[in-house]
Amino acid sequence: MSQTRDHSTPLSQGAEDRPVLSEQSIAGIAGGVAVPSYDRAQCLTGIVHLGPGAFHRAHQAVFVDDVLARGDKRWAICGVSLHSSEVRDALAPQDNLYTLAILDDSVRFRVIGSIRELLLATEQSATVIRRLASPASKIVTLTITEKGYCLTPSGNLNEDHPDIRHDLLDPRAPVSAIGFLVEGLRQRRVGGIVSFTALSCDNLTDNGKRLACAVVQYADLLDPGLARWIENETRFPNSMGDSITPATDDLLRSRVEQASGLTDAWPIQREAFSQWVVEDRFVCGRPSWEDAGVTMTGDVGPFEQAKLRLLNGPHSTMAYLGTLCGYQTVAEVAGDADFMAHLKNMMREEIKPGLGKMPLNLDQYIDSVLSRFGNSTISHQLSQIAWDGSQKLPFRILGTVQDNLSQGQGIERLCLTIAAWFHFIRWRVHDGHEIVDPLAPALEQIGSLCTGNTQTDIAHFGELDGVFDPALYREPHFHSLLCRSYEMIETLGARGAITQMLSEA
Ligand code: CS2
Repeated sequence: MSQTRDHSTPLSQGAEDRPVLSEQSIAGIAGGVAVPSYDRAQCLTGIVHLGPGAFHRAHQAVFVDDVLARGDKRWAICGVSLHSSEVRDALAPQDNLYTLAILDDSVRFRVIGSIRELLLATEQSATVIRRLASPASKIVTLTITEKGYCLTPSGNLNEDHPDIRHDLLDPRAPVSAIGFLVEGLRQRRVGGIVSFTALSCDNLTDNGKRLACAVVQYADLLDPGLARWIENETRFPNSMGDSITPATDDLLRSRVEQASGLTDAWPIQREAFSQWVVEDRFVCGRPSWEDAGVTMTGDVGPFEQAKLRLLNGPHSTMAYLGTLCGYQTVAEVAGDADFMAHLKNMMREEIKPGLGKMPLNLDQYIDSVLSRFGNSTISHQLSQIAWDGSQKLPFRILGTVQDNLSQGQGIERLCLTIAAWFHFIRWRVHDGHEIVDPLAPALEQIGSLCTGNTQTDIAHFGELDGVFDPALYREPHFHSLLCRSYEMIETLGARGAITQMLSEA
């Protein structure tokens, strides 16, 4: 079963004698911490959010908090965790309030009030479906990560996915996000209630289109009439969200306690930069997000591609190559001038050309991303970024490789990132560390077969189901550069491979 898990952990115990953050205790919060200026009790639940992990609480929930503060009370959030009770249990004693720390040159703190209710789908499935079917719920947002969409690499519903198999047999008591959406929509149709808008906020190319595909194909297997109704009545806008959100750690907890004087079981931290670009296609209303700084647009595509390829791609390079170099955080990598020169070369010479003509200044975008990586107030663990590589690399790196091959552009540095992922997996398996990835069993098997022989190791990774397009893997230029990169790391080490690439630049 796929897991939608927030990989940071809540605090199990309230610290010392400090009061716990809540509606009541907030009156005594220390002066420097901003608190909701609106009456939460007056707010209606207009948004159901699937996957209320750290990113949602640092990003969309904050834009919604701004909307509520501006006086439109229709848009409070009901958050639904699909598998883990951690968020619900941590925030219940706090009336679902939590503190956001915004880490820049200085640190700012703000209590977020937009989440009105938190549910756990495995225990409160009937309530979740009631919320999805309620006429007050006009938008369903999702951050369920790449794997939560239950799609095959070609973008179709994976009918063999265990959660989908379960839901097809028992559609009234679903476990997958797709199953919940469709059951909620079915009940709306039966009750004559207008459809909701389903807004994916995950890091996928064409996230709305992919969500629509999963939902409609699943519905089609249950009831083609329902599938046609969904196609006609529901909207699935694309969106791109961006704000670096490191997992909660002890430093954050003590920072928050010092600043607020209250105990918070699960504060959240992020950089000051926060961007949300949303395709303006909603079926029954939306908040005035533009007044809260959201870019509402007709085409999210360029923003999404620039972000996935120029921010998340280099992030994954840092995660794999940086870990092999012995670094633990993004800021440590950012302090290595050679590494950063390599990254910049990759961004400018291999990623930028594949993006073609864009309505953004890509050189400025690259510089701003590099300076965000250098934010030394943030301790962003490379291990957090390294999770789920099999799901992330296709969107972050492999699309660029495909485009560059067809346009005759360079792919040397991109291949070094892929080879670093292979070495990372091999090293983790050999050292007995956990692999956090939906394909973990297959990756563990491959890692244990790798011996350092380039040809056979590369062949093992090529057998991985659903990551590499077989035609790409066989493409001679790609294959030979991948072998070369793999061998370079094997013989020179990751740091030596970077020096070698820089000397060839
Ligand atoms: C990161 C992203 O963990 C990861 O894989 O690359 O979470 C990244 O920090 C966000 O997309 C930034 O908006």
